[in-house]
Amino acid sequence: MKDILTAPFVQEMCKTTANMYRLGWDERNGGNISYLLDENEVSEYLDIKKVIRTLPYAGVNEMNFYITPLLGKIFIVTGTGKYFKNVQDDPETNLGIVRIAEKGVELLWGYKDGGRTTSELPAHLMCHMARLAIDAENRVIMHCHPTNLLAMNYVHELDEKKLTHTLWEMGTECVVVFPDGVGILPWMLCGTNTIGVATAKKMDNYRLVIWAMHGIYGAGKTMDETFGLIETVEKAAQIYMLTAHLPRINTITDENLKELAELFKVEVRKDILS
Ligand code: 2HA
Ligand code: ZN
Repeated sequence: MKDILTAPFVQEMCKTTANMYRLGWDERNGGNISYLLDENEVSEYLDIKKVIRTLPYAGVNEMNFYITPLLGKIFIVTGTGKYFKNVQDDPETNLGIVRIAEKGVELLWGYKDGGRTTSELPAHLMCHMARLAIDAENRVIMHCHPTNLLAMNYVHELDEKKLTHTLWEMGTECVVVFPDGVGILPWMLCGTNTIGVATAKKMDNYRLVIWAMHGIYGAGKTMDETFGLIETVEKAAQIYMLTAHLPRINTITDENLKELAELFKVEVRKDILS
């Protein structure tokens, strides 16, 4: 059996959470990541028949939800109440590897101090199901609190088309990176199944979903892709926040955006460009 701490998926979780913390997106226990793993790869590091504990699917409140498509799947997930700041120094306490079962998750590794999965696990799993239905390669769901995007939430209209258009104008590569735009949920109570259902519904159409005045959810095939999506949105929001109070003299036009989409062969959400 290989040393689990050297596993690429553990390393990726450590590096990504450290990066996100340093970027200021995950203060205190803010943010959570779930990453769908390959069972054969996990078996190189763990006896996957050995269950340490079974944990309920508890968000803030407990409620059952439809989980059938994910039964038996193995994820590495950040722990509830854990700080991204601390993951790299102590992955075995701050992360867990769990298998999805009918009544809860089976802990195969981690949460060494008796901890459990993020309170947003129901939302994550619902998002995984939504994205997997569209893209069988989707593996990562990532939630965080990017500073400039949050600031933008307070001063920009929270309309999906308008906000997506503004973000596209704030950087030449934005329309290429997220041609499907950004979905938005109004402010809702987090940690509940209700917000999970609503987020997953948005994920039928978007890989990025803003939780108003809270943060963002991103979905992707790899950790890099998902991180890159959020990073690009956050950069655009930063440019917006640096310029929104100043007279706008130049902009990227809809014509420019269409040229970009054509050159990079991306399917841009049609109803946003005039
Ligand atoms: O887990 O960010 O939305 C901490 C959060 C909840
Ligand atoms: Zn949050």
